[in-house]
Amino acid sequence: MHRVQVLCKNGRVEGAIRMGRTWTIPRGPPKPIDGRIKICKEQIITRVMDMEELYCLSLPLADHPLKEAKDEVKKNYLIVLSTFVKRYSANNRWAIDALDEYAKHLLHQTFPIEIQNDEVLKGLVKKRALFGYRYNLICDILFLTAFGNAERLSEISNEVLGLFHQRHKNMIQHFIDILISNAYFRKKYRTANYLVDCWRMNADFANLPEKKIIVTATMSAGKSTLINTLIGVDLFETGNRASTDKIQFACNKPFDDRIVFQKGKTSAVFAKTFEFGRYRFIDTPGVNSGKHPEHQKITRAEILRGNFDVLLYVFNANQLDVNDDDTHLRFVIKKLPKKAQTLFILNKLDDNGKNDSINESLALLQKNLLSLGVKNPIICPVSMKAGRLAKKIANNEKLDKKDERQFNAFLEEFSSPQFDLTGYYTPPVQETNNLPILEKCGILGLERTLIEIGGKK
Ligand SMILES: Nc1nc2c(ncn2[C@@H]2O[C@H](COP(=O)(O)OP(=O)(O)OP(=O)(O)O)[C@@H](O)[C@H]2O)c(=O)[nH]1
Ligand SMILES: [Mg+2]
Repeated sequence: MHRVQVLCKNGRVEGAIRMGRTWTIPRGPPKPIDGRIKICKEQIITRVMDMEELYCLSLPLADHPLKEAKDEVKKNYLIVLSTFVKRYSANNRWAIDALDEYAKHLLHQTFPIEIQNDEVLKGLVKKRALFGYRYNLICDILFLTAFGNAERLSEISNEVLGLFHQRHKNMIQHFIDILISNAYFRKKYRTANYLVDCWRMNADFANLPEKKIIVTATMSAGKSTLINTLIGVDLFETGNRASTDKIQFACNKPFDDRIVFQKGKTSAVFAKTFEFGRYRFIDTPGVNSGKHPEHQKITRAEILRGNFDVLLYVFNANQLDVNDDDTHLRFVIKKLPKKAQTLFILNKLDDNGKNDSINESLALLQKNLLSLGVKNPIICPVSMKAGRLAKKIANNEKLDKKDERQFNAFLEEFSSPQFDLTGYYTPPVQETNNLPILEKCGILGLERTLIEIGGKK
C-alpha cells in the first residue's frame, strides 16, 4: 500500500475522501508531517554562505545521471537550470561559474544562458524524458540558487513547484524536504541518489568550522611550496625570486570534483592527502623584498587583521644566520592574536649545506626564538621540496626529468639516518604509509602536528 493511502486511511490527511480503491485529496491540504522523517539539525545549513565559501563546495558533476541522457534532454535540462540561475542568482559569480561547468561537463561545450518564460519551462518539464530527471533537476536548481540559504530555499522551492502539475506537487515537496534534511531517503527518489549524496556531503562540510592557517616568512623560504605540499596540488607559483605578490587562499572541499576555481580571492581545491576537516590556507608575500617594499605592507596588514587560527612561520635552514628574519619575527610575536597558535617550520633540511647538522640548526633556531620571548616553541623540521615530490609519486603523478632526478637524490639522502627526520615527531598511530620518504622528510609529522594543535582549539 502506498504511504499516502496509509496516511489517508489513518485520517492524517484532512479532507481526503475515499473513492473506490483510490483516495482524492483536496487541493493544497497541509502536508502531513511524515513521522518517519528524522530531521537532524546539523544537516541543515542555517547561516547564509558567502561567495568565498560557495566556491569551496564540490560540484556534483563527475557521476551526474544526466551524462547518460540524449543531447536534446541535456539541452532542455540546462535551459531550465540556467533560467533559474539567471533569474535568481544573476549577481552570484559562483552560480554563474558553476553553471558554466555544468554545461562543459554535461554537454561538452559552453552553453549560452538561455532564459525562458514559465510557460516554456512548464512545457519542457512535462516532456517525458526530462520529467524522468525531475529530482535531479530540482536538486541542481536549488543547489545553484539557494544552497546554504534557508529563506531562499523555501522561496525558490515554491517557484520550482509551480512548474509541475498539481498531482506531482506533494511528491516534489516531499523530495525537497528530504533533500534539505537528514531524513530517511526513499527508494522512490533513487535516480537522484548521487546528487542527494553530494548535497549532503557539501552540507556536512559547510557545517564544519573552517580552520584558517596563515603562512609567513621572508622571501623564498618555501611558503607557497608548503601550501602546495599540504594540499597536494601545485596551485601557487613557487620560485627563487619574490614569487608571491598578494594574499592568496587555498581551501579544501568535500570531495574531488576535479574543478579548481581560481577566481575571486579563493582557490578551492580538493586536498588529496590532507583530508581532515575543513581548511583555508592563506599564503602571503615574503616580507624582505628590497624591490617590492609593498610586499611587507600586504603581509603585515593580513597578520594584523588576525583572521586566522594557526600561524606557520617558515625558516630557510640555510639562512638561519641571516638577520632578515628578526624584524618580522618580532612583529609577528607582538601582533599575534591571543587565540592563534604558532608552529615554526624549519624548511629545506635536504639542503642544509652550511650547517653541520639538523640538531645544530634546531638548537640555533630554538635559542633565537626563546631570546625573542617565545615560550615553548614548537619547531617542525622538514624538506618541503622532498615532501611535494613524494606526494606526487604517492598520487601517481608523473614527474618531469628534473624532478625525477631530484626525487631520486632525495630518496638516497633521506635513507641515511643523518637526514631522516622521523625521530623529531611523535610516531603515527597507524602504519599505513608505503612511501617511507613521506615520513622521513617530515611532511607527515608536520601534518599530524597541525591536526593536533588544530584539535586543541
Ligand atoms: N631544496 C629545497 N628547495 C625548496 C624547499 N622548499 C622550497 N624550495 C624551493 O625554494 C624556492 C622558493 O620556494 P617558494 O615556495 O616559492 O617560497 P616562498 O616563501 O613562497 O617565496 P615568495 O613567495 O617569493 O616569498 C623554490 O624554488 C622552491 O622549489 C625545500 O625543502 N628544499
Ligand atoms: Mg610564495
